[in-house]
Amino acid sequence: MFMRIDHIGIACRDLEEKIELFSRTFELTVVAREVNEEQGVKEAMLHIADGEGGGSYIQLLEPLSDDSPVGKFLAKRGEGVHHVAFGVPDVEEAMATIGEKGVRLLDERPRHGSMGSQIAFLHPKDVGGMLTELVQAAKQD
Ligand code: CMX
Ligand code: CO
Repeated sequence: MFMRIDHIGIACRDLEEKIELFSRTFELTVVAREVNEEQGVKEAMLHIADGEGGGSYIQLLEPLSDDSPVGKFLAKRGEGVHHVAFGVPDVEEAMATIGEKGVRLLDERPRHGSMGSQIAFLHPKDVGGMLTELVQAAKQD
């Protein structure tokens, strides 16, 4: 069902500072920057590699407010790994297959993710404490 790891999401207090840190340390390049009001984040995608079905990235996330998911995470746990995102060919199909196994879906239907993707989250308590995102990458021409 999973094709690949699409990205690792990292919660940051200062996006610009962490872009500088990750770019310098791992020699990665920012390929997209977005404000996603629906998810309550300002974010940057740093490209790692390309593969079958799409690329893989580090996603740096700064909350837009303290009561957003990433804002609450920072207050509780501090900066660090926030979620792991798996690339799937069809996000609705993956949601249905995983939902049937009793894992709680945090989204009833896919939402807009980075770079034109469609995404949905799974409850961390049902996935061994790991907040999990399913990503269907935008179609490439
Ligand atoms: N990873 C692991 N566990 C997490 C977590 C995370 N990122 N966020 C919350 N939890 C745990 C908490 O530690 C808490 O556990 P305890 O009850 O043992 O303390 C439990 O889940 C509930 O957490 P909470 O702080 O009370 O927060 P909420 O229940 O209000 O929300 C969650 C938690 C996961 C449902 C919410 O953060 C959510 O809907 N996340 C999905 C959307 C999202 O994170 N968007 C931002 C990223 C956008 C992107 O990738 O593009
Ligand atoms: Co993500």
